[in-house]
Amino acid sequence: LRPVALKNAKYRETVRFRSSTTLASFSDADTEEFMSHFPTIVEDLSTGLNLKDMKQTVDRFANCVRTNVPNGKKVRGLTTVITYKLLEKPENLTPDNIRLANILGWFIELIEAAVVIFDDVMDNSFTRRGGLCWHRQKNVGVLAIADGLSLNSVAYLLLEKHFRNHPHFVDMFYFSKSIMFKTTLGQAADSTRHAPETISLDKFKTIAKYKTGFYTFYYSVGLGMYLSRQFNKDVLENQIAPLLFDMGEYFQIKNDINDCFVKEDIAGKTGTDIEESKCTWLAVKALEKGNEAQKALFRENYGKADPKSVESIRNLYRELKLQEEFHEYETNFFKSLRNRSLSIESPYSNVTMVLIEKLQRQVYKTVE
Ligand code: DMA
Ligand code: MG
Ligand code: MG
Ligand code: MG
Repeated sequence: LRPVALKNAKYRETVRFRSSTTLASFSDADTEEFMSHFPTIVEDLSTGLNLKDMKQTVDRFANCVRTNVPNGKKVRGLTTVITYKLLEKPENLTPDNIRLANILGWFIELIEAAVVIFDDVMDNSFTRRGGLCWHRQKNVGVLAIADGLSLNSVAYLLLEKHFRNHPHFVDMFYFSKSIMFKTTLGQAADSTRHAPETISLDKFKTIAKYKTGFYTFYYSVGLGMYLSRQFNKDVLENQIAPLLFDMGEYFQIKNDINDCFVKEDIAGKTGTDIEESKCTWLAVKALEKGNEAQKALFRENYGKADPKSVESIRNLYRELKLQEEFHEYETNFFKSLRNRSLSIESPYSNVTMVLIEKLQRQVYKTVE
């Protein structure tokens, strides 16, 4: 972890991006309802904790929550709320139950905020959501470790406060712990430098499944199922999970494309995958499609920080038309996903159908 002062100070003055919420796939109404519950969450997790002898530190933590929790795409929290609403009996969709669904959504988003803070440290990233990464902000630095751990802990305090009497409280707790352990394993596997000869589609898929697949759709849908008391292990594991994991993989492939090709003012973050020698979908495809000379160029330049090397890799991806290949994959992916969704039993098929719709609506049209 770098110290508080930025190595690349110039970056601090120039970074003023648009918010990444422009990439959101959920409607304004979904997001507005979700956001309306956020202030009470902050209250619960700061002054509500009643730690008067730690006032300054708690106030600082409340600021950390306000900065890191509500400004992302909120895909996971919103997925939990939507899953719940689609599975719950209409007569039970009371304002109070909807409030609880939103709180459960924020539970995931608190954990997500911690994952992202640690991810930016591990990926040596500079920017996120239109500003500096948390660990690079003034007076943060190594405190990012304490902040990430605190976000994770208070998430479980929130769960306990609102759901301790829910029949699935213990299930939700362990489901969460088990998924997040897998996510951490995925992050560990992702964060070693991947030498070109070790990059493969199999490796990409395994890492994507662990770091993204488990906690992106599978986790959020599972929690929504528990909340609605319509949890069905067989349906989740045998019918829905294969689709949810494929959606997670698609989500990561798109994330890899964005890292390389979407401009900072739209993506809200600067890519580091090439510099950090990541096992990305683009790297896999370049090594799969490239001729000997192109593969030699890849081996020579991949994983280097100098802008020339990075640009030569980006140019190689362009030459190999990998963005075009992605668009082809994307079109087929959504077609087959819709078909597969048709064979899921009701009412669970409503969940996958709606999520597919939302996922496809993500506005990433700015891929250059
Ligand atoms: C995404 O990895 C997975 C997690 C668990 C954050 P990433 O580092 O590619 O994400 P990002 O591009 O948002 O930094
Ligand atoms: Mg990252
Ligand atoms: Mg990462
Ligand atoms: Mg990425």
